[in-house]
Amino acid sequence: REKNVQLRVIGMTCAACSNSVESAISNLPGVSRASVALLQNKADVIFDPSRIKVEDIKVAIEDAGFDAEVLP
Ligand code: 9UX
Repeated sequence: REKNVQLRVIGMTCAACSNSVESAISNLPGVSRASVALLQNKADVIFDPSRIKVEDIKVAIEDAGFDAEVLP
């Protein structure tokens, strides 16, 4: 069963930033869809919790060079 999570992404300043975060998340095993909104500083991710943890999504955003926090 897939779940949805939203994260605040801090530090994106141009469309290339949001595109790179979006592809970093999209390429994670267990993520079926990711969209990143530059102006809202938000990532919306659909994932399979049996394959990947929310924390791993957060870490992938940080590895791409941005800060991230999981939204409630
Ligand atoms: Mo745009 Mo983002 O030139 O790190 S790619 S600022």
